[in-house]
Amino acid sequence: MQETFTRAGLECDRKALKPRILHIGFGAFARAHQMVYLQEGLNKTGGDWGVIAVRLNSGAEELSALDEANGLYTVAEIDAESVTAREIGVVIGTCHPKRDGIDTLLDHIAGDAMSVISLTITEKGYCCKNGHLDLQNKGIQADLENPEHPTTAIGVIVAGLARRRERGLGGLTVLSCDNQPDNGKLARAAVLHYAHERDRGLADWIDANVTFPSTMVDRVVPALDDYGRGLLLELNDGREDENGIVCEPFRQWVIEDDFAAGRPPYAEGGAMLTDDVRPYEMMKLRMLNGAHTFLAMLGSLSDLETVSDCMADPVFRKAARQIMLSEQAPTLPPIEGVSLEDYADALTHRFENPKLKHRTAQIAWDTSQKLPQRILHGVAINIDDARPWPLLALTVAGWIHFIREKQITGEKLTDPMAETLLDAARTLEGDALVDHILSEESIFDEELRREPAFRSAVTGAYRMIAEKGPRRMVEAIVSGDQ
Ligand code: CS2
Repeated sequence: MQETFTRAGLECDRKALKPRILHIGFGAFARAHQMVYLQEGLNKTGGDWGVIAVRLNSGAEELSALDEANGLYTVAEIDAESVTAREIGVVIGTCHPKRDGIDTLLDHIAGDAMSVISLTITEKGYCCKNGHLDLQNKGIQADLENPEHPTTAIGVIVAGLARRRERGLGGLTVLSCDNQPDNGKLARAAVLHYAHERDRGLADWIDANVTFPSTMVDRVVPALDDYGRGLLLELNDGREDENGIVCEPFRQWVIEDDFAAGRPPYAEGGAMLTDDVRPYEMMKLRMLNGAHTFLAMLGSLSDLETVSDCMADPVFRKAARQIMLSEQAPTLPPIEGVSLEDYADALTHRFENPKLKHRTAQIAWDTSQKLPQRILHGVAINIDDARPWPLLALTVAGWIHFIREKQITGEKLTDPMAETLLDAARTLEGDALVDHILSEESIFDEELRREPAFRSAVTGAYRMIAEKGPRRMVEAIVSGDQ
């Protein structure tokens, strides 16, 4: 089939852009999601919503490359049928505290025009444990000791807001765009708790002046591979585009409409505004991300490299749909006008995208932070409703095998809890290992830890994977033999 090719250029006046949005965590996802919505919105309605792109840890070189490119980069949206190359020009400045100094960053937040701090800092960036700020977190402890030189996103936001307050400026919106349920509430809880530890008056000021809308974000944006790099070179007539990115054509953004200091033209760029993001968030976290984590664990254990490789295997394809429709969909509240069967069909089609190399190993990063919202919330509801959940059990058991495999091979386990998890796998095995990991309080809530049905299902699945092998186990479940 011949691909269709479209090029979407800039159609807004870049000279009108002011520093009104500061985006922390300007990685691949932000470039391909929030910035695209903003560009589309500005192309339609114009306006002055410019972005300061920030990274706190790695990525200073990419930001410098973006400066050199005058803030411009390309997003290539690809599937079997089409390629769309979008030019993005919403960024008007970049900041990295290690390159520019922390004061420059805090001054950006305390700028007159600044109205939104948006975040893609991943689950661990919130420094929370069981929905609350983790005061044992090393970064938080260091920031509280030295609040004018913060290194965590939470410390940076609060220090910047403190500076706004000192300067007599108004509040703004903190817009969380990470894959967590009630991500706005979580951001708010972390920011207020941290501020309270610093200064009660500051916490009250933030509470009265800053809003924290929740959002559901969706777009598959794999790490750039050689194919993607080649495509970007071709699209840019041989010029390197260090911030260019390749992703799927689909995108979705549902935003709680609660902006403190004006709203960027996100809705004009295609986002949906609502008073209640939760049902959309749960649907996406359990059906899309839950299936992803299943494929990441069982797919990796079965040597399937990418999500599309998994979907090309009839056993895994069937399992992905079964986890979505039989084990997750029944746990979800209905959404008017949304059919979960159609949603699963659309996800299946997206997962099959043959042009994207979305690696199962990449999705497996930080699984300890992902399990509750993607897998365990569904498990708890299924237990209450006496509905079977064999593939969810297999996912948790598969994760424990995955950790064990990393311990044995010495390959890196990318996870903020890696040390604790690898230690357990070094000293324990079999049921004892499962038992130990399932007792981890920051992952498994008390009810689940005390639930015998949970322990026995995961222990049983763990044994069966060891006995039959991961793929045969998945096969047994989808063919109804288990
Ligand atoms: C993936 C997500 O890496 C992962 O954990 O499940 O990044 C997923 O691709 C996005 O949430 C899709 O919107």
